[in-house]
Amino acid sequence: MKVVFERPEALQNVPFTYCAGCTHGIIHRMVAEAIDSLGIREKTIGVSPVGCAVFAYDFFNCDVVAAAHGRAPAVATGIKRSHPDKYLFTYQGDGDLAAIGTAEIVHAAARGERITVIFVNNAIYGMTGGQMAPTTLLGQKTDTTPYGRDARANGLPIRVCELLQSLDGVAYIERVSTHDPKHVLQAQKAIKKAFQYQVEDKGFTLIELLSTCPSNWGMTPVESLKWLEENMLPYYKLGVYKDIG
Ligand SMILES: Cc1ncc(C[n+]2csc(CCOP(=O)(O)OP(=O)(O)O)c2C)c(N)n1
Ligand code: SF4
Repeated sequence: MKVVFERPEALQNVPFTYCAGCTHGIIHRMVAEAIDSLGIREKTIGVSPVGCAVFAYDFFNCDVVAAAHGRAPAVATGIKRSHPDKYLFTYQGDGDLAAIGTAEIVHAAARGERITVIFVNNAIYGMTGGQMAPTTLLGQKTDTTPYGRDARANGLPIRVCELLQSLDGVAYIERVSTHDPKHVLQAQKAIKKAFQYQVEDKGFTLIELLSTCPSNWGMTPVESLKWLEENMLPYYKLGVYKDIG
């Protein structure tokens, strides 16, 4: 029988521990497929965050190092510089990357570190129970903004791709989404391209993936996909923010 769908070699044969309908699982699969398709699994090292993806080392079938909250780009920098023949990726949520880790990501990008950042933006702190993140939308209700995020009281959401695109060390930045199969296919291509640029030693690469958190958004998985499409896409415009080609 012809096999049309199977587990990527770069994923362990274990069930994910993510909530039902959470798109972290889809993103793991896309990263693993990119690694497999480039044949770099034996030379790839991941850096896991603090957040729901903290157990990424249980899911990826490659070496994975755990970093303190927000510090994945610094850890990846150290490993890449001491092992320049390896391919480094960080896997970070929006709390990890855009709150406590803001300085880390800005300076890693400015230095043009040869790493690939997988940035999962679900507009909330997932693991800790649904507090406001820097990416939480105006009006969005969270545990710490029960009446909706207010610009005056809580500030405005940060657009990470737009923030980093001006830095000269950046080779490639794209924002993609996970809310339907068409966008998942586009996301898959972007992730592969980011790793490809690292193989070609072009510079810093980052893919932002708009993602869901049904548990903390208080929605079903299907409602979450729709909410992402209707509320996140207008503010977080998809597209390539920088590509040195
Ligand atoms: C230094 C430090 N500060 C705070 C925390 C608590 N903490 C754990 S995960 C997290 C936020 C997770 O949100 P995000 O990065 O968006 O990832 P998600 O869980 O949504 O995937 C926070 C604040 C911590 N573990 N370490
Ligand atoms: S809390 Fe949210 S981000 Fe975390 S696994 Fe559950 S749905 Fe996913």
